[in-house]
Amino acid sequence: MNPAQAAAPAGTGEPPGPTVLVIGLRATGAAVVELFATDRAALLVVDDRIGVDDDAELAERAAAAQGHGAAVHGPVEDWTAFFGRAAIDLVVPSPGVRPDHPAIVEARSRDIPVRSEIDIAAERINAPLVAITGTNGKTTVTELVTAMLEASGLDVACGGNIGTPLVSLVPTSADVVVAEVSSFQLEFTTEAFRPAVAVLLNIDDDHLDWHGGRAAYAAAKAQVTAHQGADAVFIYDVSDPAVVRIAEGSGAQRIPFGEPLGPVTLHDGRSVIDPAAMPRSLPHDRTNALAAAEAAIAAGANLDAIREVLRSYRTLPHRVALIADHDGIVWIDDSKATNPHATRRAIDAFASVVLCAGGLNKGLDLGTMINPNDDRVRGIIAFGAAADEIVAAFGPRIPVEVARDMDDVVVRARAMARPGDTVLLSPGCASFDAYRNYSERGDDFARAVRSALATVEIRP
Ligand code: UMA
Repeated sequence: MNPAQAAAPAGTGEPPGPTVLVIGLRATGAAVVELFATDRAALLVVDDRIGVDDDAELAERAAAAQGHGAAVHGPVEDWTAFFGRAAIDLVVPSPGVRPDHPAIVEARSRDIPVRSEIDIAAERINAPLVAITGTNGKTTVTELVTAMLEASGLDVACGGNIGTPLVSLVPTSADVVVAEVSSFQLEFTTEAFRPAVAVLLNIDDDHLDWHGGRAAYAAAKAQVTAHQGADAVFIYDVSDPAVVRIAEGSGAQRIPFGEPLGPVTLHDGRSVIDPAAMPRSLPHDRTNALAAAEAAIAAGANLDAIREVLRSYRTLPHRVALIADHDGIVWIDDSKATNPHATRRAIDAFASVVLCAGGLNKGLDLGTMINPNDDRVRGIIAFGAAADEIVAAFGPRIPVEVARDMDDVVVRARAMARPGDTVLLSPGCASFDAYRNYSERGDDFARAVRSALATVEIRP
């Protein structure tokens, strides 16, 4: 039997829905299967890890997809034959699936539409959509915008890269949908993706291995505004040249934010933030706050609610989060910094830093973690798969030691740090060489710090 017919309705007399190939079966793939199952689509699902790993979660998701009538496959050897057997109408790749995946290449050679989950969701979301992207800060801004709109009395649904796949919000009764969108998700969007409000925070090198280069990464980010019309709003950082270039091509009403306009004022001159009133106001906190305020206003929030949210703003776990302040040395967990740009921004916030960096390099230039003329980094503790690259990038200009694990990172950082220093875990790399995700890495750092400091304190 043609597997594409697996979900065709039996005996309904109605024509079958489209045949949809879903690639990847984690959060995104499972949500896409659920959505299309209600459309009576014939569903094919491929996950390249099925049958390769002994993965209970994947097995569970495969069983659930089969319960929705999907034909579920492990790795496919011959994609030409696979497409030849099934008359596939649409391919929906999960964000982890790269544009050079053979299924994508095959679909494109056959002119079969390849659309990301957010593109499918945008078409069906029956409420104004606020889409937020950028190399860094997008999760924070998404959370802030959501809080500002809620504080203004609106019913808000929030999803996307932040966690809940956007298609899971379809249909929604919310007044407004706020979505964090990643470059992976934007890569495969079409004219269906036309957010009422789009925000582009910044562009710096990240995920270049996935996209195949800097230009392709920027082009993916540009998709956030590419199909917006004059009735939509595009909010962008006027101090970032790569962002400004994209703004110049936007058909939406453009609203700039950023330092040249003043660190605490909206584009129309109104002030939203009293910097002193923000509990811990780092330069990028202010930029994120301004971007969020502009987006929230464009989506219907009121200024009092926005100010209230900013007053009670707290840094989130693993984002320049304070772990300990001991003997004049401050320990900070910024495990969320998985690219060099994020690390550079974190360093900017401190006067004298012992940097703990490393992990799995995503094909980026780790030398950009520290500005060439920045003498605030007194030393580096390098760890993980990228340790040697970090040594090569900074030694001997900056003293670099290589640690074998997180406890060793902390022991070495402690020996290197002097009163007045900040020990900053801001890895500039992904965590997957040693952890499941950046949260686990940050938690491990906090554990190691607490255990090292406790050991010292109990000594007579
Ligand atoms: N897979 C294949 N073939 C491939 C690649 C992946 O079969 O070539 C399969 C894997 O075997 C795996 C599945 O696809 O089983 C994984 O899919 P996925 O990595 O897209 O993961 P999801 O669970 O669907 O999560 C995705 C986002 N993941 C990524 O972008 C890597 C989540 O963002 C997001 O929260 C979720 O969709 C809902 O929208 C995470 C992330 O790391 C937090 N995002 C990046 C970031 O923030 O830097 C962009």
